[in-house]
Amino acid sequence: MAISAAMAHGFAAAGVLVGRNPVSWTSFREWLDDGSHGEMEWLERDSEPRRDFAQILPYCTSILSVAYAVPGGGAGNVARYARGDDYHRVVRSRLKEVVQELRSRFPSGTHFRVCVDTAPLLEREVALRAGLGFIGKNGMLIVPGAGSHVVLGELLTDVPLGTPVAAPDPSAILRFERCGECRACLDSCPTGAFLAPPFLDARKCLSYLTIEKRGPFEKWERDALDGRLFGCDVCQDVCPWNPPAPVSGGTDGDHLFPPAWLDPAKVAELDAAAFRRTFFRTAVWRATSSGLARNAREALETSPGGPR
Ligand code: B12
Ligand code: SF4
Ligand code: SF4
Repeated sequence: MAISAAMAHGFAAAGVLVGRNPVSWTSFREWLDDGSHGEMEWLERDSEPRRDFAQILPYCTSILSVAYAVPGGGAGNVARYARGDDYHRVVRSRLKEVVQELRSRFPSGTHFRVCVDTAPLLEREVALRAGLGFIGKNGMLIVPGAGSHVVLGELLTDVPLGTPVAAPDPSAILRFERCGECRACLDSCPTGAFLAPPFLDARKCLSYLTIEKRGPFEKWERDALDGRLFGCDVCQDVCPWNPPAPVSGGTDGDHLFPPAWLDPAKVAELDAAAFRRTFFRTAVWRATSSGLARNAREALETSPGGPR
């Protein structure tokens, strides 16, 4: 019932996880202990609540996990997931509509909590265990048919939405049977950011450098950016699981803002007020005014033609 309600709202995939504890928390903790998260100290701060879904919603028994196919394809200096309306808003509003529909079918006093990268939740594991797809060597949750250009959202509730299924066998996940011998993502990463797949050293990842890192770049970082203003899609664009034509997520693909390409000369000139006016309702907001201007200045100096 919850799954069909979600699919009716245009998600590319939906599934239910009935269970309490993430099985990848220990790997996540080791990743933090190695310092692979760089300056993202908020991941460290919120590491304990990630241990148990009930720390996010008391008495949580089930999670509806959804994947939303991001609009717009092709090359650009803005990563695909950030093109068009902010996915947090898009997914959240659709999930709230799902809640409205479910409320009438569950006892009063049932609790629901919508999350879209807004709670300490290991979202990829939730999606994996809810049956949406598999984890590729690039770390992405890949939905067969829709690919990896999907963002994830969840609806936590204290009523059972299905029957419990056994937690997955970690060694099976890490065999990457759906990837087979392919290693295109690992070999194409411009900075060699992958550690043992599917884990990566965020400090080397161009997505981290353009979005999360604050302050000036070091020389090797500047050299690696190759004109990117926000995010990086290389390890997805090379993946054979991604369909050649984008899967529609229901947003009007002809009127996307931000578009695939932003003019670095214009972006470099934006002051804080203009940045707010331009990007407040977009995912690019996350980079901050000074971060995006820094990226644009580097692009103008090192790669005026944009990413190759
Ligand atoms: C921090 C973060 C980043 C960091 C670090 C990314 C990373 N790979 O660790 C940076 C800034 C680099 C980043 C980049 C990107 N991100 Co990001 N990010 C997050 C965030 C907030 C937390 C991720 C995290 O905890 N990382 C730590 C690692 C250790 O854990 P993990 O990423 O959850 O994934 C691992 C486990 O799930 C593991 N796994 C799953 N089950 C099991 C079971 C066992 C037993 C084991 C051992 C492992 C295992 O496999 C994954 C491999 O890394 C999530 C949202 C969230 N709350 O989960 C979004 C999220 C992962 N990002 C997302 C996106 C879209 C991106 C980018 C594509 C954006 C872009 N185009 O620039 C890139 C992709 C880079 C990549 N190949 O991963 C999406 C991914 C959707 C998807 N289809 O998978 C998420 C889920 C946000 C969302 N709500 O949609 N991101
Ligand atoms: S997003 Fe780009 S830099 Fe980061 S791991 Fe993937 S290919 Fe490498
Ligand atoms: S590019 Fe190849 S190895 Fe990487 S996730 Fe896709 S299928 Fe797996």
